[in-house]
Amino acid sequence: MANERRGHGLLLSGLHEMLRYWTAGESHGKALIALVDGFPAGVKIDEAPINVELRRRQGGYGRGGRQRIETDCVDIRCGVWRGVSIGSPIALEVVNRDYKLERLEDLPRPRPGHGDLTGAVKYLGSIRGVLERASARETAVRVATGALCKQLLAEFAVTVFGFVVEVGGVKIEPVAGTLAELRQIRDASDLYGLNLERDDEIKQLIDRAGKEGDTLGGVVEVQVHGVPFGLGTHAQWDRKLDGRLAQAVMAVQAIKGVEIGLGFEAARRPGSQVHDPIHYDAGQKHTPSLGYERPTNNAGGLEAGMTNGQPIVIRAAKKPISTLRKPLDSINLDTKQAEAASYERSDVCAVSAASVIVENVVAFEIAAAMIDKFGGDSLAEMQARYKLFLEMAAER
Ligand code: EPS
Repeated sequence: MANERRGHGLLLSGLHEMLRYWTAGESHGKALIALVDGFPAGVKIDEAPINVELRRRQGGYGRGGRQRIETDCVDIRCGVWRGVSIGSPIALEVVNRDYKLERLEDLPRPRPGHGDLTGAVKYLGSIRGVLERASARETAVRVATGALCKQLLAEFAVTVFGFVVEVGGVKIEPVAGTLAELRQIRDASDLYGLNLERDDEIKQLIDRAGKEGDTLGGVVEVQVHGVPFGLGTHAQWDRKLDGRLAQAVMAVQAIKGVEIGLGFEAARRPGSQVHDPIHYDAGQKHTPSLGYERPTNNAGGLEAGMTNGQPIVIRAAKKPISTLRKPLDSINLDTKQAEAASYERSDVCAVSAASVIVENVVAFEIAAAMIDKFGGDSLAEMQARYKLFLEMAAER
């Protein structure tokens, strides 16, 4: 009986959680590490595009002094042989140039909004011990993991594209264009937005906040193009892809809201102005959408927890950074006396970085969903099953 139960548990995790990852590392420790388990064999792996993503994460207008110290660069420590994945766990390492953890003092006065108070109380320990791990520095290896997964997604022509849509309450309305054109605009923007004419105003806003000792948040959007029909499932709550995406995105530091497609706006409209009509174009029968065309995409590519062949659209709200040069009220944790919160060097705005982070955590979830649907031992088997599924589903 005990064995049967164990077997059942193994089967469940084996079937539904083939691709997994964990991270380790402190902000000012020696290194950050990600362990990616269940990555299929046979995928060509290149460090260069991972480093491009790491460099993008470090940029964006409003970053602080730390990014002038770091030059994030991934070291693939295992799981790859002669540039190709072998089905073994893959360990990714990003070294911290600003390694100084052993020399750092504790912080006496918790910063409202950071993990300082909650973590120190929960773990009956120091604020330093919590802030080092709660820091968004950890997202470097989440980005490296997502960028690794993009190399699998590229084999299926799936692309993940993130950009900034709002900073400090000011919207950056995207201009129209093809994905390639929009990517060029985003990469030319200091804010990673899709409207270069808006950059100057927002940069001034960030400068003003910085001068006042304040910080700014914003909203980012991530789109996934080329996603095949039928990833995720309606059948069980914890396997619904919209739920998995929301969890992954909400678990990025400083994210306080996630919406898919119309999101909260859907609650304000009648059904006739929310749901996407279904049309059919036999000429598109053999594409990932199977020919089911939708004149609108208010669902953001997900219905009943499954992909519907339209692009996935997900947005995340990032709160302003909690380390303020003009600090808020706090208390001294040792004396319980009222004092201003501690201040350490920080960024004024990291919304651009958040667009890169959210893009890459989404890439991981899509890769995991692809492996759940099409198998995860090898790329060749996945590709054969992907092709077979599209053929069978086109005849449904
Ligand atoms: C962070 C504090 C700052 C940020 C950091 C997140 O680090 P430091 O204390 O070294 O100046 O720069 O983000 C990064 C280091 C990064 O690479 O994104 C925090 O406390 O959350």
